[in-house]
Amino acid sequence: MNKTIISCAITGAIHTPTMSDALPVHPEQIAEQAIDAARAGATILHLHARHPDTGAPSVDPEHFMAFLPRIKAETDAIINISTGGSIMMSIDERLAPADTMSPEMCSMNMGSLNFSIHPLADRYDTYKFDWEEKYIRSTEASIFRNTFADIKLVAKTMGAEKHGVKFEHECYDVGHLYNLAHCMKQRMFEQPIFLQFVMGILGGISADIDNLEFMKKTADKLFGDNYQWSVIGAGGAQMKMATAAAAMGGHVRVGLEDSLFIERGQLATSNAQQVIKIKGLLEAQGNTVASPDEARAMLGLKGIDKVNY
Ligand code: KMH
Ligand code: ZN
Repeated sequence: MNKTIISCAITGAIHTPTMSDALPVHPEQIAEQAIDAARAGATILHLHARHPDTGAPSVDPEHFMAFLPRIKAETDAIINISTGGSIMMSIDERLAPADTMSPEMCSMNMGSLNFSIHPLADRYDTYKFDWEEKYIRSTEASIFRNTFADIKLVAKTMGAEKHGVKFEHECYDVGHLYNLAHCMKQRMFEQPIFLQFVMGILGGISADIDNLEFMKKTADKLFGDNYQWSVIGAGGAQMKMATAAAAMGGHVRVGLEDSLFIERGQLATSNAQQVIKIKGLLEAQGNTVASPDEARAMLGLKGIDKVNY
């Protein structure tokens, strides 16, 4: 049985500073939480940046460079840079950090969808920063755009010809697996591909075990056995979906990007706390966590010596 890769998504662009004091926003906080998550057992660190003064999502390469060299110096974790940025940004803006830093991995969103957090706005009476409420409410009318042309651009910019980056193919619904199968026919990506089933986002497939089995069966039908897969259960579904995925032979993603909680109604104190919890759950059910070098071999990564940070 394959070892289990734990990805940890440290800060993302979904949650805002008001929602949790634990959400890292300053470069030092992002670096510290990423390093602690890696020491706790995270194999891959999925990273976004934030504006240091406001905590707003940022794709400024300088904001990434304020934490990436430190993470590289203090861990051997695989760095996966987001090309999702935030849903308000253009694809060119979203590509800038990965194109500049040439990491071992980057995300690749496999289709357009409504991607909404607007119901969260009514939970808060006051906000730490002016931008937050407007940002959260505006998602009611937003589309996370990832057309076939956008996918082709990310593939061309980050793929074999230029950076040789391996993609985390974020699939928010069954149709996104078919989008990927279409792209595979065009020879856009090299095997083994790494699928991330994103479950529980408002606008995508919901996070339950029937849907997980359906995603997995569909992936088997489309990609045979030459792929690796992982699951994000957004929000309260995080640990349940991760343990189910690992029991089925998949990998897992945790982190404050996708869930602020450690258990129902209780905010997590850090990313590392979630990593420690999932590692314990996985080991209790007989899974062994993959080291970064084991994951590099499983996913066919170019290596830490070929990044640009
Ligand atoms: N937060 C995930 C649901 C990306 O960075 O490209 C989606 C994500 C997208 O991680
Ligand atoms: Zn992300």
